[in-house]
Amino acid sequence: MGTTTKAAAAARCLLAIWALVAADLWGAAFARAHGVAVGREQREFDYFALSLQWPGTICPSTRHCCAVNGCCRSEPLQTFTIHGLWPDYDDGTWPSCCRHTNFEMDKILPLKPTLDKYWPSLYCSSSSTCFSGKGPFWAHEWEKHGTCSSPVAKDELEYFSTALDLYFKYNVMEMLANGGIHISNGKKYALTDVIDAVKCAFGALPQIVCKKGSVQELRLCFNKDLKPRDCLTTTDSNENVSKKNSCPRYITLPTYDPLVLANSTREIITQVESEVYGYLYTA
Ligand code: U2P
Repeated sequence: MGTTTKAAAAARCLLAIWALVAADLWGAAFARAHGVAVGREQREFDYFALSLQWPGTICPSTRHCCAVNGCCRSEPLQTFTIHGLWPDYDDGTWPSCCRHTNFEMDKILPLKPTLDKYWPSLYCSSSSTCFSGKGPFWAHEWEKHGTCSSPVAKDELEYFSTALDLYFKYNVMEMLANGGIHISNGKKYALTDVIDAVKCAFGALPQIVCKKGSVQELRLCFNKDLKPRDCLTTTDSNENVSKKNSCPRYITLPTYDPLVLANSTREIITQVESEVYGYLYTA
């Protein structure tokens, strides 16, 4: 091999090593920032987090309405809805996209009316999925989290049924009411009172995620036998909730007006009118 070829080969080698190191560093940083267990075998999860979202905090950001968005219902959602059932690790990271099993709506057809009601997407855009590209919110949750839920939930039907069963068995709205937290728009509640109300009824510590002082998510955690257990505190968890999404000492659980009025933009009204009632104008 001539000197030039040797030098070129050495440069290529250095470049390859640099790329590997950079990819490794980036992977580790990504894992720390996003909590995803990357770059190693995804072992069996340690516990489940049932993540519930508070539409009153999320829905006012809706700019365009569409049929799949739960925020766009004429009756505003005044309860926690399901975000997902997440298999998690005790170190604050979680496995994701574990088995190449595409979401198939047909497998959960009997659950569809209940999912529509209690597990709606709160956005219009379709969600990115691990295996099928893009799809409904349920496809995202199944492919990202459901495929990692074995051996507790081994298939799609079991995954969604388990999540719904837990949601109905542990009714957070009832827990809050029984603990004296009666939800009223604009009212401030001590974070400790909300946590205590849930802890007292559920028997374990929830995790609460906020957005600008309003509850965005409330998570209940379960051992693999589906018995309640403490969630990690937001500071324990690797998740970057600590700063931006941590809750202040006093928090709100806002309600929202029907979106067409709440955003009071002609754009939304016109869009909804033309999408939903378009036929009236063409008759
Ligand atoms: O918190 C931001 C996003 O990170 C994902 N997440 C968070 C905590 C956890 O235990 N597991 C987990 O997956 C969620 O991503 P999503 O399911 O929405 O894609 C959460 O929204």
